[in-house]
Amino acid sequence: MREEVIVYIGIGANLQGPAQRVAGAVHDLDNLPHTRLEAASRRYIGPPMGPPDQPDYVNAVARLVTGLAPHDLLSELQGLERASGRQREKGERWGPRPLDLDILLYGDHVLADERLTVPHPGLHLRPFVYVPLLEIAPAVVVPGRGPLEALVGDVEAPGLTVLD
Ligand code: A4P
Ligand code: MG
Repeated sequence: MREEVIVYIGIGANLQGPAQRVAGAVHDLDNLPHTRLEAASRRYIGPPMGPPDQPDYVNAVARLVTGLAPHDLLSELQGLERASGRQREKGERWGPRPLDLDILLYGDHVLADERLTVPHPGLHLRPFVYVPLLEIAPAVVVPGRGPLEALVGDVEAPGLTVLD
């Protein structure tokens, strides 16, 4: 088997019982092949980034240890998104979804191809990503960029509220 790597997954949902869906996704991530859950943040609720005419989002971040290669992990995440009933609207960006799973960090790997960009480019710009990530990994380093805490400065999270 491959070497095991620590990965961070961003979880988001804003349709069809999003708080329960995020909790369910954490459970499903623990059950992926060659993968185990190490930690999960609390769930946060906040206004949508992007088109405002959609419900608030529930977000969380999970830390996993996995033996899956990056693209195999992405395929597994997309399988979970499909199982949640997510329909991708052609041409729509940042639209509503019952479940969105992003690979934020894959060990200290840096990769960019047509399917996968790691570290996730929006990582340090989106409070709904970096607040839950810093909660479970306060000293995490973004490869090529440095400590996340320094990248985001004083963490102010307008509109983000802890759910549980
Ligand atoms: N892809 C490339 N890199 C990655 C990666 N590191 N992890 C590719 C996951 N996928 C990656 O994804 C489009 C493609 O990105 C995938 O096919 C994969 O090969 P998508 O999930 O369909 O995303 P999208 O909606 O088309 O656009 P985008 O910019 O990826 O949307 P996001 O970033 O997923 O944002 N507001 C709040 N408060 N909370 C949210 O969670 N989320 C979104 C969606 C908008 N507003 C939000 C939130
Ligand atoms: Mg996504």
